[in-house]
Amino acid sequence: MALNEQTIERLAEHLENCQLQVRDTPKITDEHPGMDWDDAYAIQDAILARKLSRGARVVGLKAGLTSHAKMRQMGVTHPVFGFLVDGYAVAEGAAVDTRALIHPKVEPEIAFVLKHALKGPGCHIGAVLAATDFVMPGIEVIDSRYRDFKFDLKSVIADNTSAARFVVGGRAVRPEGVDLRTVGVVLEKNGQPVALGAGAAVLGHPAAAIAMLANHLGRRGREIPAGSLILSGGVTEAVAVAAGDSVSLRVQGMGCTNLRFD
Ligand code: OOG
Ligand code: MG
Repeated sequence: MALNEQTIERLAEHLENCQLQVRDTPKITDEHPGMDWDDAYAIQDAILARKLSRGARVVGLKAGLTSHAKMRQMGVTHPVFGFLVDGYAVAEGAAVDTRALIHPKVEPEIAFVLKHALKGPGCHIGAVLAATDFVMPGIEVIDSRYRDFKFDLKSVIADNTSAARFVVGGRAVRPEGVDLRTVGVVLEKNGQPVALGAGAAVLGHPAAAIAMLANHLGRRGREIPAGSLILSGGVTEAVAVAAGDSVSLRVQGMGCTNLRFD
């Protein structure tokens, strides 16, 4: 750790206030170029602690920057991990209030729900599939607290990987009932296809993102608990949205899920 406890708390408060007050900020590494990976996740943990102290509940986890399209779009080279709290969950077809968001974008994702806990190190795709109860389509709404979505990996980790809202829905499918590498993904905005892809865009197989998360947590003495919902990361580039837009995600063999913005 390069930052002291006080600085970590102050940066967590700053980033969370940006989220709560709907304003952006330059990336925090501008001011703290020496911060390390542990500092970045410690700031994220401190943001979670602030939310938990106000009664929030963790309802899921997420992997991000797991596809080349996303890494290229954001200019980074490695996946990142974050949390989802109850206030981020949107009901299928419901409207997201854009006044609570800075500059939202949507991403097509595959969501996993586990029946067994997963613990790294050494977690692999096979272990993930064996522990998966079902998979389903998920749309993530990201909303970086950084000006113009300009960040580096440590800054985006501290900002809980831009997490803001998500919806899951469509048809829940057992993992043996679908080839997650070849499954086709179509994201539509206002009825027009705006991003297309296949599951393999995510680290060759979306389950690899879940394995990476388990290994990441394992290094910190944690695990992915049984029953967890996990977003495995955007299959394509993220697409900007605004009030009035409706977005739907169709995943081959898994139906459709959607949300609106107003
Ligand atoms: C970081 C979050 C990326 C994904 O699925 O790749 C993410 C960002 O691009 O702002 O959630
Ligand atoms: Mg995402």
